[in-house]
Amino acid sequence: MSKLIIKSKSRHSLSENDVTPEEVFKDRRAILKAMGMGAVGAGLAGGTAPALAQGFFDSLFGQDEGPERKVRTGKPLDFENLQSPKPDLKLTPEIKAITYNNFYEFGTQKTDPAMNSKDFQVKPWTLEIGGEVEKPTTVDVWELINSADLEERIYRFRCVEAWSMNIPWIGIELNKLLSKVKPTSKAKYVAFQTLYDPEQMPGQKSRYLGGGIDYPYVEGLRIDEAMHPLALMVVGMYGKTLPPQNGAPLRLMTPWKYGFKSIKSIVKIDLVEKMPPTTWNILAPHEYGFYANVNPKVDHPRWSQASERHIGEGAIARRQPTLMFNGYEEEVASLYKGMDLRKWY
Ligand SMILES: Nc1nc2c(c(=O)[nH]1)N[C@H]1C(S)=C(S)[C@@H](COP(=O)(O)O)O[C@H]1N2
Ligand SMILES: [Mo]
Repeated sequence: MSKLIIKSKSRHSLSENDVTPEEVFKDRRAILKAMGMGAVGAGLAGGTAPALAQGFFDSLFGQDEGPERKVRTGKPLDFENLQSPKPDLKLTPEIKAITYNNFYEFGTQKTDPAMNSKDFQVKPWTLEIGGEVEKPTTVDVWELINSADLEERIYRFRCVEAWSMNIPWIGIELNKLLSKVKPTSKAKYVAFQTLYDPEQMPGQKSRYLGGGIDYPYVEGLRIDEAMHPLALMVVGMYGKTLPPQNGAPLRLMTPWKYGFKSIKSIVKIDLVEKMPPTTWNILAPHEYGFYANVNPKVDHPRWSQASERHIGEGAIARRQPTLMFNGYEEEVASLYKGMDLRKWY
């Protein structure tokens, strides 16, 4: 596991203004440069890539100067004790990871979350942990972020829609959080819930905007999956706190599973005896299962899962083969011994 950890830190602090709106990209040229699209004629016919990028950002930020031209990023988290070697994953540029999102509470288009979550309030934020536990707790999430020993890990990230990124997440292992509340012997699964706040989340107010999901968004893991050291409670990315569009202030990351398992903006964690309902499984049970482990050999009913569009530095996403368990087979395969690999959907 250690090869996956690139940095860890001891202490850091955050100011009052964590995750306040920040005008990060004031100028179109800077945006294009950040996207790796600044240079015209990078082997592509007639500047196609910059033109495409320009259209993309026009739709995201609007063409005028002013408050429209903003995308929220987090505030720096300090890292000390840089120690372990970096894995050889090339990072997806931050601008892509914070502007190409799935967060249906803020709309179903990839650019909707960054646009519609600009005023999302993430302070204060409390997380309730209860159910089959000896010590139910209410966690002040910002206190947790300020006091926990945070680690940075570069993980592959694979959406069930067959695109992928490489992201440097910051967080703490979920098992550390769970062991504090002392799960009882009845705790066989872990259920997660996203904030329900239609006033702040337009997709929860309108079935049309929210893609027909019955909110709040819910997810779940088997207890041994939740206790696995790769399962991370994420509080930051790219060295900063999470921007709203990526699930501020707290989201899950299970890198061997499809992206929809990585539930965002979590307010509640329940340890339960029975397999809990999960949002995409409720919506389309024949397409999305509870386990949702990345598996290139089991196609989605409507498309192949054998390969993915990798969203990296280039202007055009490249196809690459999808790996079993998204490349974490060595680490997690033992969790699924004796299970039928064909029946994971
Ligand atoms: N609450 C909530 N969590 C969610 C989603 C969502 O719509 N609502 N989308 C999921 C899906 S399908 C993916 S691929 C990832 C996307 O995370 P990212 O935007 O940080 O890349 O978030 C997951 N978590
Ligand atoms: Mo996804």
